[in-house]
Amino acid sequence: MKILDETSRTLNEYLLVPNLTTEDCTPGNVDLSAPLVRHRLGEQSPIRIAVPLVSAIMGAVSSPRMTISLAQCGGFGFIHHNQPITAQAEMVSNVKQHKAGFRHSDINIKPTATLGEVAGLLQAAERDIAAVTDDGTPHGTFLGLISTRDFHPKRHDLNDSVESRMQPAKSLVVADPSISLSHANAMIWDHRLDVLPVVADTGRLESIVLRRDYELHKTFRNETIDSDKRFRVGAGVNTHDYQERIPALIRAGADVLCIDSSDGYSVWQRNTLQYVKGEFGDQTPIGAGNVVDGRAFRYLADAGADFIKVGIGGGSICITRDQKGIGRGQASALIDVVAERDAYAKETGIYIPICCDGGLLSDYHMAIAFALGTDFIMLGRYFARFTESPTKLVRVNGQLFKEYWGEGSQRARNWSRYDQGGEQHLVFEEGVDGYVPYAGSLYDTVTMTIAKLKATMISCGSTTLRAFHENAVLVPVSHQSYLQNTAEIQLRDRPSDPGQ
Ligand code: RVP
Repeated sequence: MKILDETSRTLNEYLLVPNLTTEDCTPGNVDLSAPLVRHRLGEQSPIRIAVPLVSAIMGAVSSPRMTISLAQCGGFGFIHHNQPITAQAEMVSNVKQHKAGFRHSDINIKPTATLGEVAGLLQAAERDIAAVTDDGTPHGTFLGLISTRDFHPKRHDLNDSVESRMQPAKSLVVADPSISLSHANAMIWDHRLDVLPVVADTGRLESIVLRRDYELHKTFRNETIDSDKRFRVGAGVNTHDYQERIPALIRAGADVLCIDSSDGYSVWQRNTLQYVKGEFGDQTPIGAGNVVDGRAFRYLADAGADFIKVGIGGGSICITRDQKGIGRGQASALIDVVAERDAYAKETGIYIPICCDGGLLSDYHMAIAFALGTDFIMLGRYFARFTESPTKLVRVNGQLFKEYWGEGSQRARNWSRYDQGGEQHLVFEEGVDGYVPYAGSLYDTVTMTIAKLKATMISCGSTTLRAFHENAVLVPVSHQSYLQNTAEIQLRDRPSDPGQ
């Protein structure tokens, strides 16, 4: 038995002491970009992200829509693996069919469908326009568009056909597939369009260009895209069916894989990493985890992990500590793993990025995690609250909530994440099933989070995440000062604050 000579500390237990702010510390100069995968010291990581936020590998969080929206903002998403291989590969390939600016049309309907059916489709997807194609598929013959402005349930018979109210193709401005993005955007503005369908000579719908995407590009600028301008996408994998799942995900176009487990310090993760390195070399990077100490970091680093996730038991829906008594405060875990990452880089010349995963309940927790040295951050609850997450929006006592559940809950029953060997089912729950307050569109809140992170870094006199980590001065907070913070938050009485 060994007892560590420290107290397990959470991110809540630290505050940053400001450093000198100099003239160059302005929001425009702050660079939040981060390496996603391993690289040689002094070289660039082959994949960097402009916004160091990634979505959790969870059914309640990472849908294709979430992943695309996040890539548009400069972040990154991982499609979850708690589903059949073909379904996960299809989601990955759905994301890869979207080029920045040119979207694969994902809300489509046949002309013979009823207005009631299209209304249901649009409502479920929280969208306001659908493409009409002969067979209702994304690349069928383009017949028109139908939007929520084209009919009203009180005015039109919902049994009427889509054809009766759609805007027919011949009345619409459409573009040829050879069009450049800048030309397509010019057409959108010249003709005051919300949507520009891109249609081949054969009449088949190729893609659509949205005015909203143009506006987002102007706001975020650095989308996470590959060399063909397709959005990048990650995929979670497990240590069971990896020999079938991984090749299928790579064929579907996954850019990065990540072994998803609540406790990653295992020989099963090493075997999976070695399989990927043996079969695919460095072609498809793969992350591993989760870990909470330097020993586990080094084990997975030596086995070939391209990034390593940190965090056990801190997730907002997680009861692993309660059930199994394993875990570590997220701040303590980060401090230990960051020290090992830096020692490993010094010894080997290889830098392996760290991802801080779980339990980041407010924007300032993110700032503390970056100050402690994480390279990027994985979030579940944060993203689950947005329109773009795949779960239901529900109204309870007049307030809107989104459903959010853990992968170890009865609802998800993701046994492969919590496997202990033996039978393939969840023996006991490690997660809960609940609701999070609805927070509107991802774009607005991510913009606010970025602004807050930049403001913190400016107060701490840093314009890059590396400098922020190197220069940060942190102080542990006493229980009394923590209570003072929370009392002030309560006084502000803003239950809809996205950070609450
Ligand atoms: P949070 O952002 O605090 O909601 O935490 C999300 C993280 O919690 C995930 O990335 C994962 O590591 C962990 N998780 C997911 N499901 C469960 C569970 O059921 N215990 N935990």
